[in-house]
Amino acid sequence: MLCFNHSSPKSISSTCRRKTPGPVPITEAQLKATFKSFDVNKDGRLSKEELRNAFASLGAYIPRWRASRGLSLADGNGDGYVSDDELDDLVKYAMKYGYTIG
Ligand SMILES: [Ca+2]
Ligand SMILES: [Ca+2]
Repeated sequence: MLCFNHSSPKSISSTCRRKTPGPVPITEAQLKATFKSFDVNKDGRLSKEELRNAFASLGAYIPRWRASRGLSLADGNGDGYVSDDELDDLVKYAMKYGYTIG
């Protein structure tokens, strides 16, 4: 299968994307679900500790630091927790670092 069109290199068909073994980039939805799964006390919001565990499971280099940054970025109302409606900002923050699963 010809997967690289030399006349217009940018139009690579999505059907040409092969399933590569190994880690795959995590999607926004998966990331959101992952964060939610770390709400261990099920109060509908993520504490710094829960965030730290989430980032640790995502393979963050310094989970504690990531959690602090993520929290201060996403915590719009400043209560020290990332609630459900603040989660989108956290996901956007985390997406920038290209976490993978697998
Ligand atoms: Ca919680
Ligand atoms: Ca908050």
